[in-house]
Parts: sequence; structure tokens; C-alpha cells
Amino acid sequence: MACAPSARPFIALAAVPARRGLASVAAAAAPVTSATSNHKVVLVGAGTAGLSIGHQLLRSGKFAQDDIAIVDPATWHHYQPGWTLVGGGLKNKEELQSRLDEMIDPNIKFYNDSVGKFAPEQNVVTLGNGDKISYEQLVVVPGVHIDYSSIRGLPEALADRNSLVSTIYSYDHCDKVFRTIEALQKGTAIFTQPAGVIKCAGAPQKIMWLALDHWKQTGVYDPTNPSASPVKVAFATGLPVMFGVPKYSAKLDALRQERGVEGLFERDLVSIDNGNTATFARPNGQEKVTRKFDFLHAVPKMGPHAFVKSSPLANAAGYVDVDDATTRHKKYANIWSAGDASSLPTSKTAAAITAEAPVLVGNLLNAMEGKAPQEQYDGYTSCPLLTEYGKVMLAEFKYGGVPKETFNDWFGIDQAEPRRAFYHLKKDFFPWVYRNNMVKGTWGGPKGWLN
Ligand code: UQ1
Repeated sequence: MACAPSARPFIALAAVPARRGLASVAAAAAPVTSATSNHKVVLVGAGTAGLSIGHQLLRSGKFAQDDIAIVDPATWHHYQPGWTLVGGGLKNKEELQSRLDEMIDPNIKFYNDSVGKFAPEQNVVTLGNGDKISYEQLVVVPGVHIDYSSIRGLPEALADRNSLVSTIYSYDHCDKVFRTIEALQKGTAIFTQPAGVIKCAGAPQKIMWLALDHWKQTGVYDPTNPSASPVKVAFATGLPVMFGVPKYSAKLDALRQERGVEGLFERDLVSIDNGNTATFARPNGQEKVTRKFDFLHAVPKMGPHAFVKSSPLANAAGYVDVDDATTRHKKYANIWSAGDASSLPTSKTAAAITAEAPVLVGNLLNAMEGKAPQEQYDGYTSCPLLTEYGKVMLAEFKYGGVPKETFNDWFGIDQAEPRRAFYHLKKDFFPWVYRNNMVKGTWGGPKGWLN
């Protein structure tokens, strides 16, 4: 991080001659007949990936007004990494949202609509309203779908203001989390994590560590004597371990044991009944188990959006099937993906997008000039894991779960050790740099500010 952030909101665009003749082979092969509008680049999704990539493309200076288009049905954009902080009573959810139309540079054409269908052979995307738009290059970054109905009884329990059940994974309910934490005086608190892929795989336990700390401070939980405490805490995860990366998992399991948290491994929440009973599936056809609770933090299953999963762009699991290193589609050379919707085999986080976006942008710009991809993504991702109020373990790793620690490289600091400085990165710096730089295309994560 070498320099101060740029105060300029957006670059002035030099008008450049259109170079439609330099489209990729796939783009040139199939003329469009019924499309109503044409763009050089169409982005599907205006979340963290769509805004970062769209604005980085724009800042290259190679695009004129409306050469780039972005499609998203949302009215609001949310800083989702902040929802854990809302759950912990550290931020208001309202301060983490912005109107999406105000976040998109006016030089980019914004279609405030959903996507109905991809037609990659024709280079056409059909919008929810039936309009067609054509592209030379397509960037598919709509994120993942949260399936609340994956847990029977969850939607009803979340909607009931007086229930014991909450989740930090939605804007509507992330503030209910802190209310339920504050309300608990005694009984069993269960925090769940599903089997399967979710975004921000550390969040299900971040909120547990904050809640535990809160109960410690209010005197209802004594980690040195949990069996005599009014509150008991359990972590019920579909996975066999605390975290997917061995280095951090070992430290987190040590914390779990030190703090008297019961580990319910390979227990995948499938049902909530009678307002106070959780049922968990077990692997290999073993019998389901149930537990009574007085507090439940539930994390639903997640997966690809139906319009991606059912499209020719998807792999067998339903994610956009791109090359792990270049982010280019394995079959369609003018299609790209990053972020949660992509098949990139790394942990789904905003931090990952700081490293994926410049690779995708560099390779896409090269493709527009008929050149081969030059940039390679190494799988970098990060999980700033709150372990208590005032401390964060800054897990950073690449493909294969191999640690790639920014501050270890610079200062020899072991990032498995929770630290106060990392807490301020998570709580204050990341939200700030996200809003002021990342979504405007000027933040490269561990690489610092981009031009
Ligand atoms: C990051 O850049 C970022 O985006 C603003 C985050 O927020 C969601 C992160 O959690 C992380 C870890 C990074 C990476 C940056 C540094 C300096 C480690």
C-alpha cells in the first residue's frame, strides 16, 4: 500500500475510436439479428465483482460512452462483509447500503433488470423484460443465491420477530442477530454452518466469537467454567473441521477448546421445529440428531442462480465454468467470470475479488486486441476472522489452502495470531476503502491502490 487514495471519483474518458473489428473469434462468428442494443462489454451483476471490473475496464481509457453495460435488478448495493459487524452490534445496517444507480459511472449503461437467458453462440443476453442486448465480451458475475428454504422452518423462524432464530446473511435479518444475542440470559446457543459451499466461510463462526465475548462481558458465560455458566455455546458445522485451511483451523480449534465451545462436527442443519428444536443430518446415511436451543444463528445453504445453472455457461455444479488462472470461460473465449458465481476453486469473498478483477480485466482487454491472456490468478482470498471484540485473525491464502499472508511477507507477522490492528482493518479500513476505491476500480487489495 504505497500511496494515498485517489480523491477523483472517476476518470475523464478520452473518446476512442470503436474497434468492433477486433472482437474475439467467437464474437465475430455469429452475427446478431434480433438484438436491440450492442455493447463492447456486458457485465451481468453489479455486486462487488461487477462494479470493480466494470470500473477498472472504464479506467483503462479504451471505452467510450455506453461501450460497457451492466445488468442488475437490484435497487440497493450492500457492503455484505459488514453484516457480521451489524450482528455484533458494531454497525448499523443502513450505513452499509447505497443506491446502486448512484454507484455506477454514468459512462456505463445500466440495465436495471434481471437476466432471462444467455445465448453464448449468438453473443446475446436476454433481459427479464424480453429485451436483447449483444456483446463482444461478456462478464458473468451475479454472485450466488441464498436458499433459505434449504432449512425447513427457517424462513418462518426468521420472519417471526420474537423467535430465537436469526442470520447475518441477509439485510432483513442481520440486525435481529444482535437483538437475540442481547436477549439471551441462559440456555443453549447454537451457531450453524452448512455442508457445501457458502460465501465468506468464516462468517458463521465470526458471529459466534462476538456473541461469546458479549455473553462473557455481561456475565452469563464463563469460558473457564462453561458447565457452570448460565449460557452454553455450541458450533454445529456440516464440515469435519473449524475452517478449510489447516493452519487457521488448528488455531481456531484451539480457541474453541480454550473457550469451552462444544464442537458438533459433520452436523448439517436441515430443520427447525417448534421454535426451539434443531435437526441435523449426518454423513453417510447416519441417523439424524436433534438438539434443543434457546438461541440459534443459522446459515442457509447457497448455490448458483437458476439462470446461470440452467445455462450453457455452467459446469456440472452450476457455476460459470472458467479457467482457474485466466478467468476465461473454458468453452466460450469471449466470456469471463469471477467472484461467487464463478467456478474458481477458492473461498468466496470480497478480498478474492480484489485479486481476480485485475486479472480478468487485463486478460479481457488483451482478448479484445486478439492477444492471448497474460495475467494469472493464484486463488488469493482472505477471511478477516473476528475472534472477539477488538481482535481479528487475518487468514489469507491461495489455491490449495496455502497461506499467502500480506503482513507476514512484509513484517514477519504470523497472521494466525488474532490482533487488534487487523480488527481495525476489518471494522474501519476495509469498509472505507471498499466504498471509496474498490467499487470505483481503484483498489487492488494487498497490492494497494490501482491507477
Ligand atoms: C481487501 O482488500 C478487502 O476489500 C476491501 C477486504 O474486505 C472485504 C478484505 O477483507 C481483505 C482481506 C482485503 C485485502 C487487503 C489487505 C490489505 C490484506
